[in-house]
Amino acid sequence: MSDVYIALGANLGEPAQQIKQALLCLSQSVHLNVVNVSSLYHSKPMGPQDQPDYVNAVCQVECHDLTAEQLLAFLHQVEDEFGRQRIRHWGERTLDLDLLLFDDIRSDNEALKLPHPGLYDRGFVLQPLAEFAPQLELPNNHSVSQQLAMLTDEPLTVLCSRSELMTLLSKG
Ligand code: PH2
Ligand code: MG
Ligand code: MG
Repeated sequence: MSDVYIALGANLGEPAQQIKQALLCLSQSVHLNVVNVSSLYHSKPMGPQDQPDYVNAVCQVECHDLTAEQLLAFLHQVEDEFGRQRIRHWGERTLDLDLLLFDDIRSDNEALKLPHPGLYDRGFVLQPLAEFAPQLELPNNHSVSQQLAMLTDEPLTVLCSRSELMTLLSKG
């Protein structure tokens, strides 16, 4: 069993709905068990500013019988099912699923980068993660809460609570 953290983001269509549906989709995979989920957060776009605001969240999953590469392929498949178009770098999307951490694996090839290169400096990743894993030690030896404290970003506002999402998943 592997301990995995995934970031979810969306800013086209109905972002909050897509993130909820994607969480359900992950929880329904025989290979995955969603053990923790953050609240849904509202965040200003990083990158091009002429795009809608994002909804972001992070979840922790237990992953069985999949390599990191296989899990990444599955995440891309789910993104495609949600009609994801890749229009421009850091641009708008219906669903983005980013593999943040997969056990202690480090990888730096084109197809798979672990830890995710944006893990350390994105408030919309660290704030949701800090909600349920503040003490988690990151590969740079800082805890999530220490890493979050280094950012100067404004705190994000919650759109949908963690408990509401956990209930949704338990019924899923
Ligand atoms: N994702 C991007 C580009 N910019 N901005 C926010 N706030 N949240 C995101 O998830 C995000 C972004 C491309 O993956
Ligand atoms: Mg992303
Ligand atoms: Mg991505």
